[in-house]
Amino acid sequence: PGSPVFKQATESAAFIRSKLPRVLHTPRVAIVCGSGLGGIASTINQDVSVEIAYSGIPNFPKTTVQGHAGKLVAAFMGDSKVPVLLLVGRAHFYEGHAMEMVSFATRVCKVMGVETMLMTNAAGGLNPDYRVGDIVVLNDHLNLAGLVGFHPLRGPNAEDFGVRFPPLSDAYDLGLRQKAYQVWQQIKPSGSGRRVHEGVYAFVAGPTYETRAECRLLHTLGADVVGMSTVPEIVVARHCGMKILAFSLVTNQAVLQPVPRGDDAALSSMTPAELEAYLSKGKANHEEVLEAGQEAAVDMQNLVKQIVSTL
Ligand code: 6GU
Repeated sequence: PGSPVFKQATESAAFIRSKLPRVLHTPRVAIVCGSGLGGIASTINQDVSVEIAYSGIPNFPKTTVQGHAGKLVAAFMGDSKVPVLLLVGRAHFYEGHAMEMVSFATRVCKVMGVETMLMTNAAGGLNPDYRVGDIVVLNDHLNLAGLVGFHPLRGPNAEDFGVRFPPLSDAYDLGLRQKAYQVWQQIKPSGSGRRVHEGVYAFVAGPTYETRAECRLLHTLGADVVGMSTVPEIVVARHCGMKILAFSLVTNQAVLQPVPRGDDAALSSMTPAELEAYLSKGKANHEEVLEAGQEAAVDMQNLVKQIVSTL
């Protein structure tokens, strides 16, 4: 018995378990490492750890983007006795995967016994208060792709995972968010300008970064950050009853100012080089996103490590 996706997830989980020592068979927490945030893998206890490439796991989607190595690491977190699964790299919708495949690894985690998912991602800041390098604890989302029909739970309901019409009004666990703040107060490096906010994540399909008009649209709709991941996994994790804590690292500021106008006299007197420099301000690019990830990675790593150690 069981839905097709339950059978597939069970097969993947059995393969993963076959590579792990008994003590790591039932991870309590799964941590999804976003773009440039794979350094979280260095916070695990290296004594007992096993790495498995996604490419070798049956039914796993093939991931392609730079900065996403695509491996699973099973270990104990830091010095704690908490067995964890790290998912370093994830499948994105913009790569061409079906929504159900984007969130497949989440279901494998559920089958293995994971109770709490800790998600990280790189995101663009829409809230004008946010600066590059700030950390945002997500407390809600706009599933824009889902609202128009690209939804990971579309199709026959996998009853073995959850109900047909799951609620999402409390998707982001309050207790875990409170814990995130408490831990940050304890570990935040003195003199660092890094701030921790709480905000709403807008999920867009990508792969283009947003136009200025789209940034204003999303901000008007109530979003604080925007990105191309995480929400499908969160929806599927809530469907099957796992707890969620999700962090965005602000890697660039979305541009809310309107595009320069063709009839602006001040611009018409600029040289082509001056114009190019003027227009490149605030233009999002993948390199910038990965760089900001590296600088803030250490704080984020410590935050994740300390939170997980107390679970
Ligand atoms: Cl500005 N937009 C989107 N959609 N994803 C991002 C981003 C922006 N910055 C990092 N990831």
